Amino acid sequence: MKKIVYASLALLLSACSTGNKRPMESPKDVLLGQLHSYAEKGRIAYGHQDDLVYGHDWVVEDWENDALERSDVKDVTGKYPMLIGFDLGGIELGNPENLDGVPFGLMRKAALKQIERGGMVTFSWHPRNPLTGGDAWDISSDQVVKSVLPGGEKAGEFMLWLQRAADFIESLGEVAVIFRPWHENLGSWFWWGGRLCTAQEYQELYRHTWLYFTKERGLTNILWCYSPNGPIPPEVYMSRYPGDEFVDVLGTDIYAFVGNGSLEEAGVRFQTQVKDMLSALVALGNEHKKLICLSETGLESLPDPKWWTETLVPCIKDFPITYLLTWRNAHDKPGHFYAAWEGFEGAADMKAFSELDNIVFLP
Ligand code: BMA
Repeated sequence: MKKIVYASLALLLSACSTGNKRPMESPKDVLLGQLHSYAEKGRIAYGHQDDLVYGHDWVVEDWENDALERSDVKDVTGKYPMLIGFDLGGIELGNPENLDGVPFGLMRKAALKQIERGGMVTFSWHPRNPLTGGDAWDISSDQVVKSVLPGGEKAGEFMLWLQRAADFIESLGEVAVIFRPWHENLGSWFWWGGRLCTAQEYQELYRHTWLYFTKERGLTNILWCYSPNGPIPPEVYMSRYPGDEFVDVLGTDIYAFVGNGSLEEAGVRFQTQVKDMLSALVALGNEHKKLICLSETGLESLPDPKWWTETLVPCIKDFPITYLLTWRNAHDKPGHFYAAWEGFEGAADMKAFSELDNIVFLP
């Protein structure tokens, strides 16, 4: 009798342990799985910077009591963007608002609302210049990156900056987000840009950030996106790559610029640049086993009424990019918008874009 009891107990225990064999998926695994499934099915998630917190001619004021239901993208397409980008610039100083006037409390609430609705969130960071006291675009010194690395004169202060950024991400709780620090690093318009530091200094800056967040703070639910400005040849793209261990997604920022030429020329130029860069990213993504994305894009003011369906879609549709993100609709900078808004004459084309089978919005 005893023997039988022990035998059934053993059976029961082994059944339980078989049932538990698959470890619980972490939020990061779930987000990675979601992004991989888009790439595999040829689907592209649509993202918009600062959606939910303001739009072309409105801004959330009483954020603690606001249900965060308004969105320019939703006003036009009937759906929220699948991804929302926010910028941490200003968090490093302990400011209550970011560099574009978004209270960090509102940013946290909007990020969590987006995730609760089933969407995704990505963070960029335009921190001030720690050496000169200027902004992220202050390129008056090429000693800034060096100064924040271990041993540098600003290293201690910079740890506090990293700590504040990490505190914010940690304050979101057990959720996974995409983080894209030190972006557009091959141009020379940010203090961490191409001519402002050596490749080794840049890589140390990125790894130092990664190590602090991941190892020291245990923030393991972050997908790290490396996002140089494009278009650039693949060997230049990789010349400051921090290494496979530190990166989950290979991105690139490419905008359409009209300048003094015609809209048509701008469209053709943009398409060529995007196709060339994405072809290179496909090869790099395969080689390094990374997802790829168009981490920032857009045409400011959308002067081309068919930009979405006739310029953007043809140059991205054949590439397995998991998402694209168009930049913000500034409420306080007339003409600085990248998504359509209610009443905008070109809105119909963005709506048509949102109805395409392979473009993913949040229903
Ligand atoms: C830039 C512009 C600026 C903004 C910055 C950070 O591209 O939109 O107005 O301050 O991004 O969001």
